[in-house]
Amino acid sequence: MTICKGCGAVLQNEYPDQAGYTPRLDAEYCRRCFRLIHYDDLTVSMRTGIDPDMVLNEIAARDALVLWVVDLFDFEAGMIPGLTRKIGDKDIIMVCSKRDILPDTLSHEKIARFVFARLKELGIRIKGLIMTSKDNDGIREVKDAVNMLRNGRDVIVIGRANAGKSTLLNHLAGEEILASSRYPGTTLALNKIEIDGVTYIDTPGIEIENSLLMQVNEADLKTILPFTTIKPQIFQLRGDQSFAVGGLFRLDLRGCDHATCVWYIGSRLNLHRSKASAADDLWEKHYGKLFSPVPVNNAFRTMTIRKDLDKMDVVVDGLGWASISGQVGTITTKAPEHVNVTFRKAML
Ligand SMILES: Nc1nc2c(ncn2[C@@H]2O[C@H](COP(=O)(O)OP(=O)(O)OP(=O)(O)O)[C@@H](O)[C@H]2O)c(=O)[nH]1
Ligand SMILES: [Mg+2]
Repeated sequence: MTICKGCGAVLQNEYPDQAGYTPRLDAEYCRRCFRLIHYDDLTVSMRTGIDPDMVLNEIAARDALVLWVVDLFDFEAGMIPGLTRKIGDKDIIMVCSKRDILPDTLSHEKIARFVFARLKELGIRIKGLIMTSKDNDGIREVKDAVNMLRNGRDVIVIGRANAGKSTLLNHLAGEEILASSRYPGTTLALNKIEIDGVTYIDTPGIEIENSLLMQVNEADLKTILPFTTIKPQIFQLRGDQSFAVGGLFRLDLRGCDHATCVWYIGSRLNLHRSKASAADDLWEKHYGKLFSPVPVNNAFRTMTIRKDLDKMDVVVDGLGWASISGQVGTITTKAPEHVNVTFRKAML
């Protein structure tokens, strides 16, 4: 039995549309990983990560140091339900990836304060926090922390699909060995890799079924995911206003006075502002045309809350967030069905 070096799937030469397919069984990579690595081309869609309970049980059964990778841009989606109950007694180092996506005007200290406050609220204890970015920042610190806390154990890398686990391991290895891609569900099985004499275990991402990333066509991920530092888009609100992010999300703000709304979303997305009173008609008229991309099943859910914090974020898993300050009466969201929308004290 040979394993694909990129995703951990068992290599097979019988079923081209299934995991691990390669025409030649003596290959190092399955065809999907080979094409992802060399051509950024997805031949087989593997959208669903594995079931959280299964991964967490697998981790709970091993005596390993845990590196928990959380995408800083998609922080709320990175919080794994049941983590404390299942593996709360493990030594966990949290690696906050994609630091480069957040503006650099934002200090490390401020981000760390936000992360520790959220972890306290969620009752999660960690041994250390390290921020990494696509330019290898933080990699030395991860190695040092692993050496300090490992005590001879293996190191298991966990996190939500698309968090950046395989990318982190490639950075630690200093070469592109594992397959990484913007498509959630790249790694398909536990996959061991030796780096500096330490055994690391890459894992498939824990599923993100309530993320927008799972509710759109794979071709639209290019538009939705930010690849470089996000530029906050700032709006002063004069009267009641509505925002449409393509045909993916709508935010209506009513009872506004001296209020500000700042968007933190990928720069390829179209953000349209209008008067709240005109928003329904505009949505009807432009949905799927000017207002695109749209979710695959075209089903939405709306929610209205009163703004009760001084400065609050409306977070949409997989999309980004809007930060609202000043006087606003009510906030109405319209998001694809099953996509998590959360309200939190402002991150920045
Ligand atoms: N800008 C930026 N992009 C990153 C960083 N880390 C990972 N990415 C990108 O995030 C996407 C997902 O990375 P992967 O390493 O495949 O994520 P994963 O956690 O292994 O995903 P699964 O195997 O699907 O669970 C890829 O497009 C990476 O290039 C980072 O620090 N900065
Ligand atoms: Mg992976």
